[in-house]
Amino acid sequence: MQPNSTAFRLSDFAGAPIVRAETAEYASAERQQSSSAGRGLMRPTMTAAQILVVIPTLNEAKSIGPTIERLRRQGCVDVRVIDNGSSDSSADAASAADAEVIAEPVKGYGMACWRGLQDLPHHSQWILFCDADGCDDIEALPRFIEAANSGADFVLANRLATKAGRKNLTLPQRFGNQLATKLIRLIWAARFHDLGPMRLVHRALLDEIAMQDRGFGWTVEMQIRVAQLGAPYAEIPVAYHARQHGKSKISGTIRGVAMAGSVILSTIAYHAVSRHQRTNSQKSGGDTR
Ligand SMILES: Nc1nc2c(ncn2[C@@H]2O[C@H](COP(=O)(O)OP(=O)(O)O)[C@@H](O)[C@H]2O)c(=O)[nH]1
Ligand SMILES: [Mg+2]
Repeated sequence: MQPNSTAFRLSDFAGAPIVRAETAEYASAERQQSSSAGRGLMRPTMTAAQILVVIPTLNEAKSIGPTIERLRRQGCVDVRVIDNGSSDSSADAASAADAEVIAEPVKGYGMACWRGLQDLPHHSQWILFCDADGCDDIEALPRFIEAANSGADFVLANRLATKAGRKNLTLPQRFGNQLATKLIRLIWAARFHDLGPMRLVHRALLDEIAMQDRGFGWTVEMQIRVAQLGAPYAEIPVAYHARQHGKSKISGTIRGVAMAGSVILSTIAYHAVSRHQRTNSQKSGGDTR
């Protein structure tokens, strides 16, 4: 399948270039809000204090507290922990760290993330997703914010861009992420390099993305939708830490890898087929909605 769009550089900032696909179905957050046209609109400067952090959590009693403390040190105020039916004291540990704790009994990584997006406070215009296991490079947050303030509505961690990141990814994670991102590049012409959990997204973009996945397809679906919409995005080279406590439920187990791998590939296939059908329908003059 040939891409009908090519990613192009929107602007540079001190970190990585901000790019978007030429399809540009998506008007940037300011353009949506102000309904004025054109690039270069003034974007209000955002700080960590304005971000709502969403942390899907399953049995991370020892890691969740330190993760929240690290977020606080970066200036994050609103932290939402979605306790996905933990059998340990994750919820208590998160409460003790002064986070908002929401219980989501239905299991699933995407289910927990989706629950975290319900009933958003009016003032939360930016959402940061990160894991509860302490592996994400929370200290890279200022660079995410810089990219967002420079025009990116989607800022993604790229663990494959640093030695410290690659070192702690398992072989299936490295292989799977490279395969998935190559497929996204081939089909939607967007150059992502990782499917990592740490990502900063504008609320207006999340509304347009309209996430459907409730499981392991959550991260890849979000990136496919960003590519389809032509939303401005940036990738930030980050480290990735080794898990210090608790057990990996996905990349560290054969079952988790097999399930995540098949869900990621089927999510790509589903969106690619839908796109193909839409293109055919447009060619034959049908209803494309
Ligand atoms: N696998 C899994 N992880 C969940 C779920 N709900 C929340 N999580 C959290 O999702 C994050 C990623 O899981 P993790 O075991 O670290 O996967 P890994 O990074 O591939 O080893 C962690 O913060 C988990 O606590 C769920 O239903 N399944
Ligand atoms: Mg993990």
